[in-house]
Amino acid sequence: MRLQNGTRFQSRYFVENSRFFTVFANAKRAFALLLIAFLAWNAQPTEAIIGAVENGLVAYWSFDKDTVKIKTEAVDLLSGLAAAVHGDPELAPASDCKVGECILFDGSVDRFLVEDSNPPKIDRDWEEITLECWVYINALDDSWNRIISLDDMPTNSAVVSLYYDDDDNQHGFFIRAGGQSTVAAQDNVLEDIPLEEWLHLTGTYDGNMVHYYVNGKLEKKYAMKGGKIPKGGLLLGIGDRSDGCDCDTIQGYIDEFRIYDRVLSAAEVQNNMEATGLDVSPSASHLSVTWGHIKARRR
Ligand SMILES: [Ca+2]
Ligand SMILES: [Ca+2]
Ligand SMILES: [Ca+2]
Repeated sequence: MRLQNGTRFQSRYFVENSRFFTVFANAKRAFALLLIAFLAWNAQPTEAIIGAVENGLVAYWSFDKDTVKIKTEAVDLLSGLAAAVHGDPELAPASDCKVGECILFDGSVDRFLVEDSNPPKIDRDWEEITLECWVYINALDDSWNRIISLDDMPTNSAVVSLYYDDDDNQHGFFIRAGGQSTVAAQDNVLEDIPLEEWLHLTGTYDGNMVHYYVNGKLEKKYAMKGGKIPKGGLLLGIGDRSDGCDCDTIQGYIDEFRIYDRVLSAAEVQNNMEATGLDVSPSASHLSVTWGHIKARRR
């Protein structure tokens, strides 16, 4: 009896024990899965992924290396609209740029001219418009310089330009439309554009009002009741006037140029200052990033 009891006790002890270990093993497995999930979650890039506003976005040149053939063209991320290379600009390494790679202009001839599409994205009526980019100016040259210029040169009756003017010590968002123009001496920021630092510039125009932001801060707001920018000979220049006079070329870097067919709000300008690319579906991107990290850890 004692022996039987002892055996029964032992076997019951064993059964309880193995049950305990099964529960323990399951808990361990569950914990390990939780740990993997936690690590995968945590391993995502912390600054990921603020996308640029897409509502109204017409074109977006990141100037990242996979979008640039530096002897011939840079294409926009949305639809592959080509900006043709003139002169000998350089594709600058990411270490010199704001987001990925960017373009260095030497002030002599260097510019891009956007080739329009069919139907046109550039030579069209613009009821509203926003130009936005990062720029880093290396040196001034005693004249007008156009960082970005949508214009109908040489007619010169329609102009939308982020620009600076060393001669008159100012920078701003210049508009000419409906026979009216920005009054530079009162509407611009009346000091030279800062040198050797990255500046986030945004100009908006809705046919009545102009807003000019520097590093997300509204620097100028003024009335310009010229109405829409009408289609007819409109071309888009990056780094000079569209007709490439070689008189308004810049010496410096341009990165992350976006053009919208509506006015961005102050909050949207702030968002875009933080953006490092295009927005993508949050759930899809989250899932792929997560699985990417899990797969990487299993290798
Ligand atoms: Ca870039
Ligand atoms: Ca050059
Ligand atoms: Ca000056």
